[in-house]
Amino acid sequence: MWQEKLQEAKKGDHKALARLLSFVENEQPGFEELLASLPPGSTPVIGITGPPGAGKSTLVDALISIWTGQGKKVAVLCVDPSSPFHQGALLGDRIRMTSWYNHPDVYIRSLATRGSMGGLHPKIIELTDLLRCVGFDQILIETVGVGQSEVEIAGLADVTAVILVPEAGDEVQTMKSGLMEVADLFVVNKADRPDAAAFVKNLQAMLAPAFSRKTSTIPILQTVATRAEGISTLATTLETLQQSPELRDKKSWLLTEKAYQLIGRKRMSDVSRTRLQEEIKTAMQQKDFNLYRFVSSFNSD
Ligand SMILES: Nc1nc2c(ncn2[C@@H]2O[C@H](COP(=O)(O)OP(=O)(O)O)[C@@H](O)[C@H]2O)c(=O)[nH]1
Ligand SMILES: [Mg+2]
Repeated sequence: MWQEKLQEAKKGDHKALARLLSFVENEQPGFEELLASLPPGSTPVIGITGPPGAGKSTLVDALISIWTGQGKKVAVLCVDPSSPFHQGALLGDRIRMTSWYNHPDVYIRSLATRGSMGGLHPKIIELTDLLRCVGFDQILIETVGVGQSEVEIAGLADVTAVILVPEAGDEVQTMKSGLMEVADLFVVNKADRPDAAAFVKNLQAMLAPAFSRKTSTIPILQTVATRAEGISTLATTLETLQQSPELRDKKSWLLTEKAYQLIGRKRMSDVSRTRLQEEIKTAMQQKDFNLYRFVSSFNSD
């Protein structure tokens, strides 16, 4: 029964957690009941997105090191088919990453398939919400930022870090508007490259007239993930962003995005995001707010 597995997962049993995630992923009988029973999850979610090869997995690896070193429990969802978390990656990378697989405070789940619509994994919202409720201190989601998925990840994560590398000049230009919308933080990784300083300057100039929903400036950090340089600053910056008042404002927007996607899957008719957000703002005042119950009652309107 999922009830028992949930209790075991909350006690840190990773096998039970894996079974539960598969239970939801495969839509086994009772999965909707499980989702509707979840309390408002307390663990914040960090989205790590950016082009392939930018160093996302290496950064995730370094962040796991920092947080487990502080005695924290960390979960990672990886939706990057090219990632070292997956088969087919360079052997060295794979060995480095898999060293976490047996760590009692680290849970890593790779989601191999992408959504049929070209977006993220079809059950990513549900899997993330489940992870939020089983006692982790941090949840990281690694995705390849290509078009649509950045926007999706922004709707999923409380804080989104966009990872760039100095040579990404043209990529930044084309991804510009989407990136500015979703990024709470930019990380220029591979700062050991000689053109890093110039790249950061360009990025700063580009972000200066930011027409985003954010009022404060978006931090830009530099890291050398392979040497773990800049990682403690990255970790503390992420923690600071998790505490920021802007995040609280973002919460109803975030829930609206998630509800919109969940509702969209169930029926094809147009739903007004504005009306949805108004209703969510009211509903989320309730202490036992649950997105899945909200969505099913919204459907029956
Ligand atoms: N020079 C340099 N190489 C890096 C750095 N970070 C990652 N790499 C390398 O870049 C490659 C891609 O890294 P990976 O973490 O797999 O990127 P992902 O595709 O974004 O997850 C690997 O060979 C890493 O060793 C860095 O800061 N400097
Ligand atoms: Mg990767």
